[in-house]
This record gives sequence, C-alpha cells and structure tokens, in this order.
Amino acid sequence: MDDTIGFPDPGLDLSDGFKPHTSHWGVFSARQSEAGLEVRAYAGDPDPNGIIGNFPGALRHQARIAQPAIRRGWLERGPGPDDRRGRDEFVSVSWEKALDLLGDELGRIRDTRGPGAVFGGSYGWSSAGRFHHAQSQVHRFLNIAMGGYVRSVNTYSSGASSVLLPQILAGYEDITKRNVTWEQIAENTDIVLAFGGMALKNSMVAGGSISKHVERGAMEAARQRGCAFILFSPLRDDLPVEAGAEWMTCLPGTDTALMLGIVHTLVSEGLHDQAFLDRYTEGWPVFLRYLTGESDGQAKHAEWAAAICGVDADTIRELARRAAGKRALITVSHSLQRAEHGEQPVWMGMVLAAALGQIGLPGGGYAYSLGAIGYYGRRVNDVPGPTLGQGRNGVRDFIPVARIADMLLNPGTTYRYNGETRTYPDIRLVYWAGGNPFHHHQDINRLRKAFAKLDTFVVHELAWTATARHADIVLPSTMTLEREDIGYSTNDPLMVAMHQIAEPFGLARDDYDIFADLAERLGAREPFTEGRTSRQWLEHLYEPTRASLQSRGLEAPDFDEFWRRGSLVVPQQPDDGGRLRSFREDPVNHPLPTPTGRIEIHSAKIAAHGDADCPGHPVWLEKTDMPKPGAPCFLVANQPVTRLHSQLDFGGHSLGAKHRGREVARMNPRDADARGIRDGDIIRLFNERGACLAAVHVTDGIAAGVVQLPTGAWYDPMDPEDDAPLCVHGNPNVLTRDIGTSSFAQGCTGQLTTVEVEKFTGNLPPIRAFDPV
Ligand SMILES: Nc1nc2c(c(=O)[nH]1)N[C@H]1C(S)=C(S)[C@@H](COP(=O)(O)OP(=O)(O)OC[C@H]3O[C@@H](n4cnc5c(=O)[nH]c(N)nc54)[C@H](O)[C@@H]3O)O[C@H]1N2
Ligand SMILES: Nc1nc2c(c(=O)[nH]1)N[C@H]1C(S)=C(S)[C@@H](COP(=O)(O)OP(=O)(O)OC[C@H]3O[C@@H](n4cnc5c(=O)[nH]c(N)nc54)[C@H](O)[C@@H]3O)O[C@H]1N2
Ligand SMILES: [Mo]
Repeated sequence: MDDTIGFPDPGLDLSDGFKPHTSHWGVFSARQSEAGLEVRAYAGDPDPNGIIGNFPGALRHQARIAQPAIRRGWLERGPGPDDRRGRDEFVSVSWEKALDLLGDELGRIRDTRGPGAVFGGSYGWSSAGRFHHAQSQVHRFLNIAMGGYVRSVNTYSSGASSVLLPQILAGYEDITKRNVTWEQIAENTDIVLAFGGMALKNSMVAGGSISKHVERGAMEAARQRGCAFILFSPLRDDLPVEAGAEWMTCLPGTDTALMLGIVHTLVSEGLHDQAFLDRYTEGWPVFLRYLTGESDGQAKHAEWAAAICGVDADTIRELARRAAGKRALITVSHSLQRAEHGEQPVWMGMVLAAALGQIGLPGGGYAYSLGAIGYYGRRVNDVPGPTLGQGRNGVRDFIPVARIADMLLNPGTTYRYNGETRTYPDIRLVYWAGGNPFHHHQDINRLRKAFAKLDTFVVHELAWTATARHADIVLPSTMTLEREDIGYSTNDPLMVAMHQIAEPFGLARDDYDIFADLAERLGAREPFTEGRTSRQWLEHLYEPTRASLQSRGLEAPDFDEFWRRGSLVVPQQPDDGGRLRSFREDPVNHPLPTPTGRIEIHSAKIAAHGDADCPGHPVWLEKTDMPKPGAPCFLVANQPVTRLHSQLDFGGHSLGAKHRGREVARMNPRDADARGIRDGDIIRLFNERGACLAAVHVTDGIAAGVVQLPTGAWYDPMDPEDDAPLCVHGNPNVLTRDIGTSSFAQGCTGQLTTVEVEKFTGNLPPIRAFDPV
C-alpha cells in the first residue's frame, strides 16, 4: 500500500508564467502570450511525446468553430430526414437562437417520441480533464433533462475482447490494469511473443492523463537482461529498436492459425504444461480434439499454419521449442481483434499462454493489449479520483458501439449480440459531444446515408470536423487549454491541476455551460448544475481524493494548495499480480470470475449461443475479405503516430508528418515497383466501397502484400455531391468494411480490409478539410 516508489515528481516547470495542464498524450505546462502558445513537457517524463506539439498551431487555427451554426436546410425546413447533411451550407446564429431552437427540438422529441428516440452514445475520446469530459457531460445532461437516451456499450478499441475476456478469463480491468507490469517484464520475462507488437507510438497516449512514458525503458532493460522479443506484425516498428525484436511478417488476420500451429507443436512434442492445464483450465480435451483434427479432420500442425499465415513451418516449431519451459509472455494487441472474427486471436492467445503454463507468474502468461495505452498493465491508484455522476438513464436499450450505421439504417430489424437476439430502435435525434464518428466509423459513405435518415443531428465540437460538417446544429466548445479542470487517470499517480491557459476561441463555450443553459430550457437547470459553477465542481470532485489521503494519514493538501502546486502524487496499489496471481496460488479459494471459476479454453456458455461465427472454443475461421482481383492488397488502418485519432489533425506536429498535404501510406518496394510507384508519389487507394488519395512512403519496414494507412486524416470529399466521393486527404475509413467481429461481440472491424493501389497522375485536388465553414 501507499507505494509511490518510482514516481518522484519534480513538479511542473511553472517558471516564466507557464501554467500546469495535461492531455491524453502527456503532462505539460504552457504559456500563451503575444508570441503565441508555448508548451514544455513535464520534466518527470523520461520519454515525452511529440503530440503535445499539436497544441500551438491548433489553438487559434481557422478550423476552430467561432460561432454556433445551423445547417440551412434544417433552419429553413425544420427537422426531418435529409440527404443534404454533409452537402448543405451553414448559417451562423447567436447562442440565444441556437439554444432556443435546440431546446424546442429536444422538447419535441422528448414529449412526442420519448427519450428512446435519442441516441446519446456519443463515443469518443474528447479531452483528458475529468469534469469537462464531454461524454460525461452529455450523458448526464440527457439523463437529467431528457429522461435518458439509447446508449452504446463497449468501445471501438476492444469491442470483441471486452465481451469475451470476462467469460473466459477475468474482468477486463483485471487483465488490462492489474496483470503483468512493465517492471515484471524488465525483471523476469525470458521471451515475449508479441502478436501485433507494442508500438511506442501507442503507449505514448492514455485514457485520461499520463505523466511518464516507461515502455521504451522497460523493453530496453528486459532486452539487456537477455529477454527475447518476437514481433508478429506486418510492420517492423510495432516494437521499438530498443527491444531488439526478431520480426516475423505473418499475414494480417492469420494470427489464430499461427498460434494453433505453435500449440500443436507444443502438444505433439510433449512440451505443453499438462499439470497447469489440468489444475487451472476448463475444456482442454474438447479443444484438443479440434487441435489434432479429431473433431474436424484437419490437424492444426505447423505446416497447416504455415500455409495460412506465411511464417514457415520450421520457424513455427522453433518458436514453440524456444518458448516452452521459459518465463514466456504472450501479448495480443487490440488491433488483432478489430477485425472479422476478432474474438479468435484473443481467445487463442490465452490458450497458447495456458499451454505454456505461465499465467499468473511475474512477467509471464497472457497480457492482452499491453502497450496499447501508456501504463496499461501497471498499477492502479489506491485513492478515488474525480468522477462526475451521470444520473439515471431511463432508457434500457443499447447497441454495441460500432453498430451505429446498422441501427440508423435498419430500425426494427434484429441482430445477434452476446447470445441474445435484439432489435434496433428507431432513432430520430443523435447528440454527439467529444467524438468524431465521421473519423472513427467504418465505410463513411454508408455512414452518410445512415445519418441522412435522422430528424436532427446535434454536435458540440471545437473544430469543423467531418462530423460537425454533417450536423444540423453545431455548437462551438472550448478546447481543454481554454478552461480549468483536473487531470487524472486511475493508473497514473500524478493528478494535475489543469489551469486555464488561453481565452476561449471566438464565442466558444464550455460543454458544461452549454448543457446548463439547455437544461434551463427543458426545466432542469438546478438538477443538472446542482447550483455549482465549474470551479465549485472541481473543488467538489477533488474532495474524495483529499479525504481519502487524510484518512490514511498522508499529506492531504486542500484544493487551493493543490491548485497552487499544480500536481499531486497519489499512492498506488502494490504490484501483486492481481487476480491471475492469486488464482494461480490458490485456485480453490480464489476462483476466476468465469462461469466455472477456471480459465475457459472451452466455454459452455458461448457454445450454447449457437453462433457459428464464434463457437465454444477458439478456431481458425476463413476471412470473407481476403486479397482478390480488384483488391489484391491488405490494408492495415492502424493508429497514427503524430496525433490521437483525428484530434488536432490541423496542429503542427500532425501537419508536419504529411506529404504534399496528404496522409502518408506505407508500401513494400515489391508492391510499389509492380505498380510503377515511387517513394513520395501520390497514390489512389480504392475498393468497392470508396477511394482516397494519400502520399506514399516505400519501405521494407512493411510486409509485401500489405499497405498501411493510419486513421485520423480528416475526411475531405472532393465532390460532396457524389455518393462515394474521393477523399483527397487519406481517411482510410472510406475503404473499411462496416461489419461486426461476429454475432457474439459485434465489435469494430476497422483495422483490416483489402484494397488496390495505383499511382495518382491527375491534378492534385486541394485539401479543404481545415478550411473554415
Ligand atoms: N479504420 C479504423 N478506424 C478506427 C480504428 C482503427 O483501428 N481503424 N480505431 C478505432 C478506435 S480504437 C477508436 S478509440 C476510435 C477513436 O475515435 P474518436 O474517439 O471519435 O476520435 P477522436 O479524434 O479522439 O475524437 C474526439 C473528438 O472530440 C473533440 N473534442 C476534444 N475535446 C473536446 C471537448 O472538450 N468538447 C467537445 N465537445 N469535443 C471535444 C475532438 O476535436 C475530436 O473531434 O477510432 C476508431 N476507428
Ligand atoms: N499515437 C497514438 N497512440 C494511440 C492512439 C492514437 O490515436 N495515436 N489511439 C489509442 C487507442 S484509442 C487505442 S484503442 C490503441 C490501439 O491499439 P492497437 O489497436 O494495438 O493499435 P494499432 O496501431 O491500431 O495496431 C497495432 C499494430 O497491429 C498491427 N496489426 C494490424 N493487424 C494485424 C494482424 O492481423 N496481425 C498482427 N500480428 N498485427 C496486426 C499493425 O501493424 C499495427 O501497427 O492505441 C492507443 N494509442
Ligand atoms: Mo481506441
């Protein structure tokens, strides 16, 4: 308890008028003067992140929204389905007018259709502060002022794994936050098999705030001690050079087959840990019949796996022998499950770890999504942090988050989810604050048709994103630097007093103040605000932390003192290996929270669902989107290096990495040569759903047959009047498929699709995504 070792806090550099602040991509201090905005990374961070360099150029950029705006068609003709969304012009209006019109429309929907006609999932990352967190604000508002809303469950990050893991291993947080830590890896691990890697670009960011980026140092320390890192990925930089990894380019989407080949080798050579399987797992015999081919006629041996995944059979066998009997760690990235049948590699990774028998030992076993987010897999704070109450949602209905277009296009139709048959509701109004679905959702051309069906689409945004451009009512919100907040994450010990650095842009207002005025129009100001100003809310939300520190006899500064200092280190729980460790030590008294209390290699519950696309144990399932004539290359649409998703794509750090204004794709020289494409060219990527332009970097750091284009370049249709316009900027979601992972979890599958690529030789169209509206 009370373990803050390893977290000396040098404090933020507050000299020269700099003030403390934080973001999903790091703690910093900043100063706004006539010279513009300057940022200084937190001195306690051993490996600060360049993404904070997006702030200076973004703060006063013309892409910011200066004034409330209403789509002309909605203003003139009122609410109703309209395919002019995303094509129409906007009319700037006063706050008074915007809020009056919106208040009336919310009242109409509430009183005629009820809150079940409102979709308020509002998925997205918004900002790091805990009070002005846009989702918390919009959910609280809709609950209190509207009586509720149809919500979304799960995330785009872990749509398949967050439904699966609790049924086969342990709670999602047990596995991602209280499991194998970076210190354990540095000290104990002999070999890491990293499926999808642990790219440093990803651990640079975190949910909430992040003070220290430790991953590079931990991998370097492990490597120096003799730990071997094996990277299975289409991209070499999915592990840092410090890890000294051996890079194996398995074909995208085939990790499950590869893992089956490794486990088959373990079993056929008697290298698997039968004692572990007997003592801790459920269903191994059923799985074994599948592995050996007894149940389906096909043994999953190394040759079989090699023919599917492209890693040769000798290498697969060698990997099994190298991992057996060692402190072996299997890591599976989020990306593997953000694809068709994404449940399978997550489940099979766990089975591989179980067969190696290391689950629950320091630095060994199974670490799902380690490295996807900074500090994941590290310790959890031992004091409560600030959380804004959401009120009560009077609507029970929900959708799995990535099924939004299906819901809007097909009200009243049924779909499968987690063993149930459910019905899509009839949504008339969508309210979004703090997310960018026209960046994050798949098959944007289809999404446009889905949003055309609404009566009204309301968006709070700080900038003219594609989502704002598809809305009916656009309300300008402040960005984090323009307001006070508390920065905090449950697994980062540094709580940050986020001072206001700059005045709001134009007429932008805090989401909270916008909702307070709307609540007034709906007769709910007092329950929404509880009579508090923003500053009073911060004091109120800080109090549980202070009281908890005080009750333990620790230094417990009052709010004013915390605010003056700028940061506060809170104690963390010990690194005790969490639930998997205690299960290993005593499986009878510390059973897992699965139906059998054991590691479920076979799940009777999932088998009973009867869904062929996710049966009762992990299996290799053929993909329906494989390279073919017309789309012969895999497209990996992964997370970007220079920004968080689409946020501040107009900031200097993000713009600086583009080439001729376009997002940069990567291709192997073999694929480029075959198409007469050279490094630095502009290419057109296309398939049956859409097309976009991008610049290209030709490199042997990517596997042949794979093209990579990160997410987050703002959708920029050349001619918005088209049904499937060319995106001239490089948003891969004009190409991705909008299907669920399976009937079981219905997660997002945006990571992987297939495309053709050609050199673009026409006149280069201008980028207009960042133009003011
Ligand atoms: N093809 C493909 N698509 C993917 C993925 C993939 O791997 N491949 N990954 C998916 C994943 S894992 C995720 S998490 C999603 C991310 O998708 P999102 O979370 O929707 O992406 P962000 O760009 O972070 O969107 C946050 C938005 O909030 C706005 N914002 C910031 N602060 C505030 C504020 O204070 N108030 C308001 N009102 N707005 C604010 C920002 O300007 C930004 O537009 O993308 C998914 N999409
Ligand atoms: N800089 C930055 N960091 C981020 C984010 C960001 O936007 N920017 N977003 C954050 C969020 S919300 C999330 S959910 C996490 C996402 O965490 P992840 O989903 O793990 O991240 P990605 O970068 O999308 O994918 C990781 C790598 O998986 C590889 N890969 C793709 N498909 C396959 C496959 O089939 N098999 C194998 N073996 N490898 C494959 C790709 O080469 C890719 O680089 O990242 C977080 N970190
Ligand atoms: Mo995510």
